[in-house]
Amino acid sequence: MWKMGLPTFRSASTVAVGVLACTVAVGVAGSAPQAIAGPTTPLTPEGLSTVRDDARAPGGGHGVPSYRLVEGNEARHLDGGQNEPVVFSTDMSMGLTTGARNGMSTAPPDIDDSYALALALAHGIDVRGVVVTMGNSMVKPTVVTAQETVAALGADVPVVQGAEVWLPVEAQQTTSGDDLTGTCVNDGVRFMAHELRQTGGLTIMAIGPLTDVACLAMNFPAEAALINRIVALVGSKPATVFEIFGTPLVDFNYIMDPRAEQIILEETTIPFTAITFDLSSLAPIPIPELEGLASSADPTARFFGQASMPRLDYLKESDFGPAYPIFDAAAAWHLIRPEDQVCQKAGYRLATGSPATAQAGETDIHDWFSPEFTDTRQVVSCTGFTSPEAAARYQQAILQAVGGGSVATTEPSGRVGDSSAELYGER
Ligand SMILES: [Ca+2]
Repeated sequence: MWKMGLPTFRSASTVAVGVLACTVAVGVAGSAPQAIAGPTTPLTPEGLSTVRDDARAPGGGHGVPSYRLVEGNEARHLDGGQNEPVVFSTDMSMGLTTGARNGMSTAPPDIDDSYALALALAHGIDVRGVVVTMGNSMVKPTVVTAQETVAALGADVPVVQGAEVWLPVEAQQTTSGDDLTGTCVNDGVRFMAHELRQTGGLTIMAIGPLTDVACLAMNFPAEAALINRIVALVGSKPATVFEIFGTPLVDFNYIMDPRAEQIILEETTIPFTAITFDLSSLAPIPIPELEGLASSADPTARFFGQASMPRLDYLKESDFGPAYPIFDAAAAWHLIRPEDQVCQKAGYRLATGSPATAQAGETDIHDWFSPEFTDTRQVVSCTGFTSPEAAARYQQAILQAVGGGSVATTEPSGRVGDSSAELYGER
């Protein structure tokens, strides 16, 4: 997900001004979402076939992909996705009352990973495991909250602990020449390797820092060659401003381990789909809708509402705005209704740096994806919804996945306002 920079570097008054201005434009009454595709090319069947052909660089030694896109078959992703085994790599911290940013912040961590898992399970995605990484909070508390989410969803899905810390900024060795690449290996990485051997191919749903996935690629290359694709919540179009309702955010999954993403993009040919901020910041759920879950008669909804409350209270205290995007859910939705998302072939630009030190407005660390970047290997970048109806369908699905009702407004035109073109559309 994308992390609010508010508490660490901007005065509340500065943000409040932005929020106020935005709120005026928004007309909170309508609540709800919208989200429209930017000036991008829809992922047509033709586009997909191109992606397929280009997904692996020549000579990449990545093995034979089991992820095949069949030209002209609109349902290929839907069917393939729902039958395709998936392992979540996630910092699933919903329910913690404090300790965001891997324990460095007093803020409650974000809640979106749990909704993403709920969405996937509700739509029959074959989730083989939840590998927990540091990120939203420290890994061990996050294992607890991930277990609670899995239990609340009644899912028979193993939860395995992964990375406690990011990868070193450079590969390390000892003075005696020992290569320490293997020191990142943990139970979660071994679990992913095991599942890859068992299934012969699966999708990694990477909605936390990419540490464990990169560690897998470096230390289990034969197994990593079986990864059908990585669908990751990272990146943006070039120069996208990470800001919602005037609140600055950062590309959290990237800045918590920039080298991990660099390894995956530059040292592997694993097919990679970036669910960018340009997409995941769309279609926010009205905060009252999320709060309302807590008083639901449905036990799952009640769990999600109550476990979300620390974060929702924090958003309100921060004058965040009337609605909140469930960022990570956009990655899960890519497995369910990719035809609702605007995706295209893209290259990338990475500006790396030290992990966890970057704050919004204080760094030029970024990972940009654009069709204009033709000098790197080509991946897939998703940047918007295909229509207001597609965005509304996504919102409804999130709430329904956790046992909630429909979004109060049936108008898919619920706007994030006249500012939507500026915030969402035209970058
Ligand atoms: Ca996450």
